[in-house]
Amino acid sequence: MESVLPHRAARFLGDARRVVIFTGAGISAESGVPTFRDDLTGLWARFDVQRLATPEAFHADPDLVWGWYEWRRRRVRRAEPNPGHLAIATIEARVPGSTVITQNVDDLHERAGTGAVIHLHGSLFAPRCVTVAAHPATFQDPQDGDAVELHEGRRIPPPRCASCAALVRPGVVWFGEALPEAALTAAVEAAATCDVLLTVGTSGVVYPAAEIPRIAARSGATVIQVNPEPTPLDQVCAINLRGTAAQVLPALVAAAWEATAER
Ligand code: BJW
Repeated sequence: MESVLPHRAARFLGDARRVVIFTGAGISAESGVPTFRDDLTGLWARFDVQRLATPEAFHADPDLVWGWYEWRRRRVRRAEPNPGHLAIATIEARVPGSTVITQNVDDLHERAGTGAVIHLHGSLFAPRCVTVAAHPATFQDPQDGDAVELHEGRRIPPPRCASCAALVRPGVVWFGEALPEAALTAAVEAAATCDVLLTVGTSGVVYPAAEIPRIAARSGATVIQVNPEPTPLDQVCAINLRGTAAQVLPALVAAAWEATAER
């Protein structure tokens, strides 16, 4: 197993024609966006998932749930992409056959310059009608200058759908809900046909998303993981780079194209 120096990983990356980059909350941690399952800082260490991030929670207390997601939207709006996001945008630009797949509901890949991002778990910025998903949702993105300071427990009534007056809900995928079909199909296809899959900052425990690196490994791709901690994906990865995304990815990208230029 490789721990710090990414030379072998760099050679695989530099030689690859089709690269998939699969990300989780850890890629945004160094931008100040909390992960879910990290012991002290993760969202689930501080908040009750059952009260905030399930369809039942929204049904029981829509103002609490909407207020929590407004708070999270505001935090993401204030965050900036970190060197890890920028390195991924560089890979996307250098390898025409690359695909970025994220479980994240933030927009930091897009703001780092990645063109097309497959969002498996939806987006904080695409709320929708709770009754008819196709109804256009009226939604005001919270801006930094808003007079009212949001805090994590603030109740805010969700807006109403302009077409049918039902509540508007966060456009994210909660436990027990199906992932967006087109996104999942595109992600599976990309994983099954890539040469290299880079899995970054995910605990690899939430399905079906956690199948993506496993599909790539079964299909013969070299799977490389970037994570400071061990995960259940260690066993499917040919190379485990123990470090943070913002430390490891820029070094990996620099080494990948140095390595190919030398040959
Ligand atoms: C760093 C770092 C740094 C830190 N640099 N790294 C098969 C088996 C068992 C269960 C299931 C199964 N199939 C389905 C299920 C049920 C369930 C599930 O998976 N449960 C398991 C948890 C037990 N799955 C579902 O319910 C899914 N739906 C479904 O299956 O539907 C079926 C269906 C079909 C047809 C009709 C109807 C239904 C839906 C899953 C939705 C997940 N939603 C969430 C919330 C999104 C909204 C929101 O943000 O509020 O998605 S949960 C949360 O987990 C979020 C994430 O995208 C997801 C994954 O988390 P992630 O990204 O891996 O974060 P962490 O915190 O877990 O890990 C962070 C990692 O980063 C750590 O490893 C750190 O070490 C690392 N790190 N700093 C690099 N600087």
